[in-house]
Amino acid sequence: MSSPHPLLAQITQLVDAGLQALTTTQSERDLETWQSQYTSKKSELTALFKSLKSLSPEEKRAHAAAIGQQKQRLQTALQAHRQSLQQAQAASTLDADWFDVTTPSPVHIGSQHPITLIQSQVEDFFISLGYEIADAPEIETEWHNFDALDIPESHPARDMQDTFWIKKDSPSPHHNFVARTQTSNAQIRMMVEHGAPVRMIAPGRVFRNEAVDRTHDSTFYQLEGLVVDKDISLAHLKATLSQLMKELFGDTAETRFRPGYFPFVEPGLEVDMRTTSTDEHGVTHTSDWMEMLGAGMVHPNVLRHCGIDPSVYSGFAFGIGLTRLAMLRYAVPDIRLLFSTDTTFLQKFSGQK
Ligand code: FA5
Repeated sequence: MSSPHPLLAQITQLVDAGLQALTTTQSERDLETWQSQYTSKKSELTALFKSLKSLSPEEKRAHAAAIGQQKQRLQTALQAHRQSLQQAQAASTLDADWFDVTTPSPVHIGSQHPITLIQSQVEDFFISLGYEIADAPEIETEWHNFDALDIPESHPARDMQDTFWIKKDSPSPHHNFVARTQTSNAQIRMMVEHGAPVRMIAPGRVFRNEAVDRTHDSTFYQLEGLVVDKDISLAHLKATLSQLMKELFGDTAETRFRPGYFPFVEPGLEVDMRTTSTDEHGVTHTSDWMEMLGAGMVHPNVLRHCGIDPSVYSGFAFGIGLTRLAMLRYAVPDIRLLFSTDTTFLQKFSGQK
């Protein structure tokens, strides 16, 4: 057996040092540094391996196995060390990411908004009576919001609902636009598009350029109702509204009907409501009367505007202040709370139906 060539002895010594250094590497970055020192093209070890070229063919043959062995020692050790580093890394990530899925969540999961709650109750009531739910645009023509409802330009009733105008410079009410002041535009669209008979409700947002206080907002929700058929009378209207309120409030609310003026109904009426509740000390509290809705028998002119013959058909319509209904139903003292970002207020409705 030939004695180790001095070059090979040098290589073996360097590989030993490399393997020793490998045991101290702790991360992929340490490994990169290590590789640049021991296995990169510029490393001393690579230079030594290259210098083996100067050996004679006999010497090369004689030391081939030993040279291969030294290279293999490095490769095998690097592979094994890298694998154990990766395993340690994976184990520590798992440790850090572990959490107990059975821990109760401290996060509040949200609740339905009181207006959504009241809207779905009112919708359920009318669906059970065979009404359909309709929709109408929030940006509406002047004609659908005013003229078709028998509120011509010069009519003082336009001042009853301070209007946000979107476009007001055309001589034609079909080409001027408003942010709708009432959901009554839905009545008009329904009658124009589908004729009679009709039985519908249309909930939605309306806008008025008016001062905000405890019971008035500049954006609020209404819910329109319309029934047109043969022989519809005021008795149908009163019975429908009374039944709705009974359904929503049971015996805890009183309803007061009084005459009201709207150009698009005749006769017209307004409905006020108040609630009574008993607190934990047995003391009874009665709320103030709050105006809740406008209603009446659809004016023959409105039927005509929409292509329906008033000598054959009659109808009733109502516009409920849905935002106010939510206030009364959930004892909300100020309308502004309903659109505030006060999550403590909203959390009270968690789990409510
Ligand atoms: C109307 O808007 C009519 N379109 C209602 C109607 C429909 C009458 C069909 C006849 C037939 P009024 O402006 O009164 O009417 O509004 C109706 C309801 O909306 C009011 O009774 C009230 O409950 C609510 N409301 C009115 N103004 C505000 C406001 N600024 N903030 C919150 N709720 C309001």
